[in-house]
Amino acid sequence: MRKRILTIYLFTISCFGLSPVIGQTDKLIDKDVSIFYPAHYNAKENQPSFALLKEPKPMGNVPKNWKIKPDFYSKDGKTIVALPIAKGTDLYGTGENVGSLVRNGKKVTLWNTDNFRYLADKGKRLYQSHPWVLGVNKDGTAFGVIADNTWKQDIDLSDSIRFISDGPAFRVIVIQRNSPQEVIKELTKLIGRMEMPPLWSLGYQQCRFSYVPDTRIKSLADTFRLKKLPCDVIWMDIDYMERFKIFTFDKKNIPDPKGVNDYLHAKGFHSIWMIDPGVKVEKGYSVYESGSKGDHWVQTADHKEFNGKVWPGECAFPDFTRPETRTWWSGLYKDFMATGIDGVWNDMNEPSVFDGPNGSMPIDNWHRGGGNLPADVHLRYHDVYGMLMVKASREGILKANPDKRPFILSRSGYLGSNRYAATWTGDNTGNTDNMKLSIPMVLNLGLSGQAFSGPDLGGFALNTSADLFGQWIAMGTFFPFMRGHAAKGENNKEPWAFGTEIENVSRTALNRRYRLLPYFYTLFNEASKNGMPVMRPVFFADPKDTTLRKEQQTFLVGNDLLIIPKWAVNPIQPKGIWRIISIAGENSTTDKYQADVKLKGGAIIPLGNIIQNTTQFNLDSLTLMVSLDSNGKATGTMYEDAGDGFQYQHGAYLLSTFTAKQAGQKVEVKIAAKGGNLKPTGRKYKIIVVTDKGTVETGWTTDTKVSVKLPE
Ligand code: MIG
Repeated sequence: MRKRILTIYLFTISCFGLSPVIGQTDKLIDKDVSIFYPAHYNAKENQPSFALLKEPKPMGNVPKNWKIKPDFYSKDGKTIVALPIAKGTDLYGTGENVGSLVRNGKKVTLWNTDNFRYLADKGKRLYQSHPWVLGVNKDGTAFGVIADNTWKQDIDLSDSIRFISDGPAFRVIVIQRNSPQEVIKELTKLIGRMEMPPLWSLGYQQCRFSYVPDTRIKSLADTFRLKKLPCDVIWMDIDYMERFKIFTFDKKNIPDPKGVNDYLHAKGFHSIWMIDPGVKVEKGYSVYESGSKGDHWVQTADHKEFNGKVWPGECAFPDFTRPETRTWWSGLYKDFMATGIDGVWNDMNEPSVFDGPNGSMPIDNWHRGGGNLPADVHLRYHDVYGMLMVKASREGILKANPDKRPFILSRSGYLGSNRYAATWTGDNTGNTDNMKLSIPMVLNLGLSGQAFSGPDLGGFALNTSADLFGQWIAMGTFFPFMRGHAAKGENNKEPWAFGTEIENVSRTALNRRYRLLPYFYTLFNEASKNGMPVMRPVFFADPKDTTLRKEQQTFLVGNDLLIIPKWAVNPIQPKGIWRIISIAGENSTTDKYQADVKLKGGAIIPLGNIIQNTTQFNLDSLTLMVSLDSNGKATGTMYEDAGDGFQYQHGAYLLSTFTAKQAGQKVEVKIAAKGGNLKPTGRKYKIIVVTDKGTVETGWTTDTKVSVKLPE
């Protein structure tokens, strides 16, 4: 009888989405994935889910031997979910964090905060919220927990996993799998994956607060080309606007925005321009006027237009919970993008409000919602404000340029915002500590479903020394998102700003990235298909090897490359064969800056040519670097497509496989097409076999079966 009632509850939830459930229930919703409901769960207070792509459907009962079970209770006016953890369990995830890769013992607050230099609350609340914990058991099996609510909450990992929310009772989803990789695949199946980004967004990007006037932007671009420092994107920060009014251009600094974009395009650059959420309250300013006319602003508790100070002065803030407001916001991008803008940077979207409580809006501000989204207080919608903003931005950009892949960088985010935007780790500092910190930060974002991220390379705040910049770019060249940035008033941080030595260090580092683009692109394709991060923790090499669990000075790119920055002291290395390779003529073993890059035994990676930007990208001549395993075998894959547009969704791509097998002193390498309709014509290959005694290299050949003779 009881079971039957539960089934009815769940049926009701899944059909109508909004019925309260009395009494704790649980159901299986996918293979090894269960959902647990607390007593007094009121769907209206938490649904629709922002994290989940779709409302889960019950498909059976939770198996009797299910291990990770939540306890629901409330205390001191807070709603709490606790999950015990077994000894020897290592915890990860929780999104963007300051501190160690392993999260055991840590507490974070999920309350998106404009946290300059990570100083407020010792960095325990940052720009993003990921109510998600990944657990890796002692034996290498793993689990993950999603706290499916958007209310202000803490994650407390001091002795167990606890989500402590200021909101009403909420449900949790638990994934149990054989490996952390399998958990991440399931997580991203539930929350969604990023779409294929445009190839140009994988190149090096140069930013500063701010490059103005237009002549400075142009000479910046010229310098990259003159010095043969590969670069794909120039970024325009807020000073391009007229008195910080979004969707305007300052007449003095940028008299001809289209001219700037045309100039950049002619030199093989793409351009990204900033748009903040705050709209200046000003009579006659078209964005404020049309926003007011459409009644698009977030309201105060007594339902008046809320105003707060940001860069332009007094501002109103779009209420992105309203479908009409998102449509209006999307529409603003049409004329903006028509000036030839390629990508958009949505900043300050926590939202940051200079004169508001804790640097944001009052928690009792009012969001009106609409569609299936209930009206509710800011306390509920704060952490998804930025996510809703970039969702609307993405729709607008896609509408303006329907044949191009949108690129958006968002500072704030919530579990699942990887569906709409890439991210960076906000306003870090130009010191060694922050450089090192960026590794665990980006790794945990990847372990929380956000594969496309990186820090401000070189450090945003404070002056950066030549040596630090050299170390940072040598390491940062292997991060998924690679952008140099600098705050207003700090020293110049372009690759040439520190003298010839560091300029040369930068060139080599950039050449390494550009040669690796076919490999990176393949990894981004993987992330778009199964959610695996591009940059991976070293313990992914062997989740059963508990000695690797804390390693955070070094990292993996994909499964096959191990990156060891020069400053790493006694890093723990995965067992097995890992051979140092030279990618762009460097010898990292004697170099002061270039990170050691080790290729896994058993792997084959594709390398392109040194180019100055991705408009020159081609695979007419492809180098395959082979590192055999102890059985004399190796394999690899490569994904390619047009690099932009959506034809790849209709078969216009090519997936190639590479295999190598040693027989006596010979290594036979085969290249085969595995999927997709593209067919390369006359592609030339060069094989490099990396052995313990050095490398063996073939000449160029169009044969797809190549035999390489190893030295005696
Ligand atoms: O209040 O647009 O994190 O990257 O350069 C600062 C100026 C506003 C914060 C961003 C930073 C950007 C800066 N912005």
